[in-house]
Formats: sequence, C-alpha cells, structure tokens
Amino acid sequence: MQASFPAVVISGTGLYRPPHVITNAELVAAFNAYADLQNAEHAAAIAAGERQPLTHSSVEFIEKASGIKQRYVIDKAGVLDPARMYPRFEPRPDEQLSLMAEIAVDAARKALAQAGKTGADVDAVLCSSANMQRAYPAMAVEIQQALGAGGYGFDMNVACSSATFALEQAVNAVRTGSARCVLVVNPEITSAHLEWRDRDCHFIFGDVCTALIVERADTATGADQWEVLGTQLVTQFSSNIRNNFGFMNRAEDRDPNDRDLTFYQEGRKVFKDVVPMAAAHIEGHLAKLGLEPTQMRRFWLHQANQGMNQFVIRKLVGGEAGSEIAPLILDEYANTASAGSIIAFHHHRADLAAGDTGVICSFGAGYSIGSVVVKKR
Ligand code: CO8
Repeated sequence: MQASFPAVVISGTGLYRPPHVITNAELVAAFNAYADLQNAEHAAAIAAGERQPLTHSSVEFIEKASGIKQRYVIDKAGVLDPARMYPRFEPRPDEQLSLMAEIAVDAARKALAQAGKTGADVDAVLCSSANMQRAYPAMAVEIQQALGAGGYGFDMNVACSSATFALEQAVNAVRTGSARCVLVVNPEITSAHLEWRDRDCHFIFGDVCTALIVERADTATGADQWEVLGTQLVTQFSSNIRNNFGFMNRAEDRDPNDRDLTFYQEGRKVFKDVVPMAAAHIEGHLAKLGLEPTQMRRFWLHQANQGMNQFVIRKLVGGEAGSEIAPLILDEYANTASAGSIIAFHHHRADLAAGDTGVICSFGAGYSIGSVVVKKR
C-alpha cells in the first residue's frame, strides 16, 4: 500500500539584494589597473622571459561569453581596489549577528511576510549555500534564533545546487511530518570566494540571498502558493569546478593566496557537460510525473551563462532563453551560485495562472543537478 503524504507548497520567496552595483566597465577598469601594476612590479622578470605579463580584460568579451552586464556586491571598494582585489568585511564579535545570518534574516523576513507567517511559525531552518561563513555553530541555528523560530536548523552545501537540494529536504520534512513549516535560505557571498585577479573568471559572480517558505498546503494562507509536484536530484563527481579552501589548509602549510583556494574551473568543459546533462535530467524528471517539457509554462534555470541556458531550453522545447519561457536574471545579478534559479522564480512568476506548471532547476559543481516541478494553486 502506498503511503499518502500531504500536499506541500512553496508559499513565499524573499530576496536580499546588496546595496552596491559593479558594472562590467568598472570591473574591467579595476582589473586592468591591477594587471598594469603587476606588470610594472614584475617588469624585469617579464623582460627576462621568466614571467608572462597579465593581459587586459574586456567588457565585450564578458558580455558575449556570459551575458553578464553587472553584479551586486556587499563591499565594492575592496573588490575594485587594484592593490587589494577582494572585498573587505569587518570581523564581528561573537555576540553580534554574523554577516551571512544578517542577509539571510533579511531575505527570510520578506519570504515570511509573503507567506503570511512569522518566525514563530517556522519549525525548521535550512541554510544552504555554496560557501559557509564558519565551520560551527551552524549558520542555520543562528538564523533560527534571530527569527524566533522553533524546531531545528542545519547547514548544507551542494555548491550551485544548494537551494534545490535544500528544497527537496524541506519538502520531504513537511511531507513526512518532521516539520510543518520550513525556511530555506541561500546566502551567497560569492564575492569572497571569487578570484577577482583572474581574468578568466573575475566577471562571473555576484552577492545575494534568497529565501523560501515550504509548508503543508493545509496550513498555507498566503495569496501565492506553488504546489511541489516533485523533486529530483542527481550528482556526478567532477573536478571541473573546484575550490580547495578548507579547514586543513593550515595543517598543509598552504599560502592563503594559492590559486586553488578560491573558485577555479575548466569553463569550456563545464559548458559542454552541463547542456546534455541538464536537459536529460529535466526531461527524465518530467516523464516520471507524466509531463512533457512543452507543457511547462516556465523554466527557472540556474543562472551561470546565457549561452548554456539557450542550449538547454532549445533542446527541451525549442524556445529561447531570455524569453517568457526561460527568463534570465544573470545580466543584472551575474551568477549568484545556488540563488540564481530562485531569483528567477522570485521575479518571474507573478504572471502565471492557477494550474500553470514550471520547473526550477539548478546546475552546479559536484556536478549536481536539482529540479523542482511546481504548479500554481
Ligand atoms: N577578457 C578578454 N578575454 C578573455 C577574458 C576576459 N575577461 N577571459 C578569457 N579571455 C580570453 C581567453 O584567454 C581565450 O583567449 P584565446 O582564445 O586566445 O586562448 C578566449 O578569451 C576564450 O576563453 P575561454 O575559452 O575561457 O572563454 P569561454 O568562451 O569558454 O567563456 C566562460 C568563459 C564564460 C566562463 C564559459 O566557459 C562558461 O560560462 N562556462 C560554463 C561554466 C560556468 O558557467 N561556470 C560558472 C561558475 S560554475 C556554475 O555556476 C555551475 C555551472 C554548471 C555546472 C555543471 C553541472 C552539470
């Protein structure tokens, strides 16, 4: 006999958007100033053929290769300082809310307001992000306390798939009764893991935080409810997107500036791998639910690269990324790791009608792909 589970809905989303914008022109100017400084400092070694000069970046390349036009960041001055090239965050005392929890609480309050709930209604908090500010105590537990939530909280990391993987945990927790109302937050302070001094990737990421409320349909009172019809996750090991930063670095006598201690990738290989994997994953998931890609009103896809989404959506439905069927937000936000597909869902769902269906889908390091099929109630 098959167990019957209660219907589960996403009843609210929230977005924290940092106060500062860095345009591609500003980014490239800072990178080129940094490259000139480096080349001047190492002029003798370059002249002796012992070192390669750094080459300038270009706005045209960035827009053509990625579709990114700007990004939001929490600290702009540190990133654009050619003598620094990474953000500057003040350390906070243990008694003060940490930066990651602060942006998570901001996004969470907006999602709660949309769902017509307060922190006291929440009985599980999943803080799921590509990077955690500290090892412990869990960020989720700090966020739980700040919101006055009950139950339990834990952190998760599945890189750019952190949000969809957390959504599955949240849906299952509500379905099986271990929680009634779950807050999923994805604080992505990607500016701190990006190597802004590397021309190949300095344009990729932006900071943001998204939040989602997942609850039983019979407790939901918000005006905008999305029933979760199904979730499907897959992982397959690859080192093509990697960051070796970790708690053992000190014991390894590593230089904190070693290149592999921030984000690095084989971008071309990733691009080639993701398109067939993501399209097949979505198709397979929909088939299990007895649905066809062409029946979907919308695909809220991971936001890393315009061309990548173009290929995925053409393969699935013959449509265009950037159109109504697969909205793009990366021109404005850049790649915000796990938050990208959730930002797309946050900004681009109001025009759908009751009964309309769509797919939220992430693609990330791991590799990892997570899809969540939803239906407007
Ligand atoms: N300015 C000017 N020129 C540049 C610059 C720059 N900033 N950077 C590189 N170039 C030059 C290169 O030196 C190269 O020159 P040459 O041809 O003379 O050697 C030329 O431009 C082309 O360089 P690339 O081959 O590196 O450029 P690409 O066209 O591949 O574009 C991208 C680079 C945009 C990074 C692209 O590879 C990409 O987006 N790849 C997809 C991976 C991705 O999106 N990563 C983002 C982070 S990870 C993530 O979000 C998850 C992704 C999916 C995971 C998969 C799950 C299954």
